[in-house]
Amino acid sequence: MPKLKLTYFDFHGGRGEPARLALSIGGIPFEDDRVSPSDWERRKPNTPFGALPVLEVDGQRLAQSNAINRYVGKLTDLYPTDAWQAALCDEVMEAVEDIGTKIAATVFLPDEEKAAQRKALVEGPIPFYLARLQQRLEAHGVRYFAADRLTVGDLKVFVWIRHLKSGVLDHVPPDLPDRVAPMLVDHYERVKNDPRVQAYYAKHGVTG
Ligand SMILES: N[C@@H](CCC(=O)N[C@@H](CS)C(=O)NCC(=O)O)C(=O)O
Repeated sequence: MPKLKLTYFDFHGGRGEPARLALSIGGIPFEDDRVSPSDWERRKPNTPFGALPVLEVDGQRLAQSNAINRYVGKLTDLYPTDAWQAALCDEVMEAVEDIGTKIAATVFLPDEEKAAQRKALVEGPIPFYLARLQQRLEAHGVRYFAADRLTVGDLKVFVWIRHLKSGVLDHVPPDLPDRVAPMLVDHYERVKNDPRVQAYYAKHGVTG
């Protein structure tokens, strides 16, 4: 097994979280390098695209969260081996990137502008992606998004729904997923209650 170091920001979510979860579920040791905001400016120029996550594999660096997810998914058997099922897994990971990027663009806006843009997201793109992800889940297995088993695609959707439901996003009602996409919330509960996922959060002292 290669020597792995996963660098991401120091919180339980975001683009680095699916790979952390996958490596933990797969029982693959890795250095969990968590960057504090105060250290980021110094470290940013030394990343391939000026952003995180970055995975170091035997000293070589890999950027782009979904490339990392696919790679660790293959190491941990959390990525489908069948080409079509793998494509379905990719599809949902890219969809979460699309909506995640729209939401991330509002994070550092001044209050009034943020409220207006978040309101527009809540009235359009967020319910749209929730509903369409639910449709894809329904079409491809109901329990999981691909291959009828847990994959990195499920972990990426889980992390997004967890973020929405946490209530940390100002102006985004935390019950939006429950109202718009109850099957997606069932899927979120399924992943959350997976003993391997529970063990990960218990290890990090995260409850709820
Ligand atoms: N397409 C990239 C986007 C990476 C990205 O924007 N990461 C954010 C954190 S989730 C970041 O590093 N932000 C800090 C910055 O851009 O300075 C990926 O999927 O990894």
